Amino acid sequence: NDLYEAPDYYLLDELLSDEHKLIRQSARDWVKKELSPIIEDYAQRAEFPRQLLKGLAEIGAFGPTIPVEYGGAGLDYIAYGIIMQEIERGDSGIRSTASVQGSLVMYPIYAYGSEEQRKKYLPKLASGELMGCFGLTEPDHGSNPGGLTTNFKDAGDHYLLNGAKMWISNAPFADIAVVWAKNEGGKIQGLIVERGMGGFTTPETHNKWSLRASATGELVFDNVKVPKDNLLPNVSGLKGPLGCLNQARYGIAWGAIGCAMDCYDTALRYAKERVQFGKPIAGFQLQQKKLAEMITEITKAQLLVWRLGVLKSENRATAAQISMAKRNSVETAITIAREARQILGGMGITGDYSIMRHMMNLESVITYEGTHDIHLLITGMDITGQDAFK
Ligand code: TGC
Ligand code: FAD
Repeated sequence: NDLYEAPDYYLLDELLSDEHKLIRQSARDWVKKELSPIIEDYAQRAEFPRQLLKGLAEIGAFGPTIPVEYGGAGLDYIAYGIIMQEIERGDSGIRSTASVQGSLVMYPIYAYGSEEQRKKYLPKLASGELMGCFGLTEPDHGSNPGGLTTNFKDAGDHYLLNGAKMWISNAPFADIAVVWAKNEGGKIQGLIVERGMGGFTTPETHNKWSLRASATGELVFDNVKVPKDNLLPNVSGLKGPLGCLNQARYGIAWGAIGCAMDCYDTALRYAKERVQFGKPIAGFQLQQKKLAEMITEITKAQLLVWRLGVLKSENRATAAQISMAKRNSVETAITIAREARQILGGMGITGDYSIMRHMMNLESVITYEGTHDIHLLITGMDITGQDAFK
């Protein structure tokens, strides 16, 4: 959508600093120039556009909040959110690549790694020279990662890692994987596994109707010898991986609104131009209802993530607040994508417009990083004190 105009019904731009606006402009320009012109083709062919990695690094998408001394952009959480929103306006699959690299690979190395690990990996991950993936989900443990069975044991000067991960974004091309596995005492810990280690393979997952421009795969560990230096020393237990998810879910809360904004903008433009029964369809009440509800929900979601960003920058955002925002933004986006597609009539199902691609992508976004149901239960537990998971 070359003509894209970001909806800002409540003048939220006034809440942003000049730096935020500059960051947004550079991300928006990059999406318009590099991402949007090619993405439909790559999605149709189910191929990841690797040539975008360099540009993603340049707009600060890899580790926006990681300090500059480690190669990150050293930005606040509003800036991080803005970058994710601009990228996801282009495509959720490309935002996924950025989320995984920044929040799920760089963040755990930064937050739980040794100084040597930070220096060794973070600058190269920030520049895109190294790409990473995050292995938590297993074939039998998705919503319930605490039950994971991938394990490692002490074998003298190294660990021996066994098990398998499934549904791993970036796995087919990642140079390193942050893998969550149980030690001999049954405690979850993180290991950095490098491509090329014997017994480590990353078969690609095919046949996806969603997130087609993102590469998804498995991680298979068959007696992989992992050097002891590759264990993340400063965390153990499920709170390790869940702490990373807080970072990524926050980015998705902003990102999904990017999809919603793009769908709304496309549908509004189309409705004003498309004439039926002698007038633009934007003049019919039923279409106005759809469009008016879209901009209302977008505005509410924008305000919610902005406030969350302020709290997060002040280190005051709770995990439950992040869950609420992730769930709300994705639901808003998926509903808007479905309605927007209808406004375009038959044209809505084609790749000439971005809406159907967003709609299909959002079916993954509503499931990964905690399903819609899981986030509702997190809110439920937070407000009642009762755990309804088990
Ligand atoms: P529970 O007993 O509640 O908690 C275990 C420990 O973890 C702590 N904790 C958290 N810490 C930090 N952040 C959070 N959000 C946390 N939530 C819980 C908790 O305090 C406790 O700590 P401690 O010290 O007492 O041990 O754990 P549970 O087993 O009952 O599970 C809770 C539940 C269901 C909410 C959790 O497991 C969950 O969130 N499940 C969803 C799994 C999920 O989101 N998977 C995502 C995989 S990664 C992915 O999808 C990437 S997609 C690619 C892309 O982003 O593009
Ligand atoms: P399940 O956990 O089997 O859930 C099935 C259904 O049961 C869902 O509707 C769920 O809400 C519901 N359910 C489960 N438990 C409960 C309960 N207690 N109460 C009520 N309902 C419940 N994972 C990674 O580790 N790294 C990645 O990079 C990654 N990338 C992904 C990319 C894609 C494209 C996809 C689709 C997934 C990715 N995932 C990744 C995995 C993702 O996080 C999981 O798919 C997700 O957590 C759900 O797990 P599941 O698919 O096993 O579903």
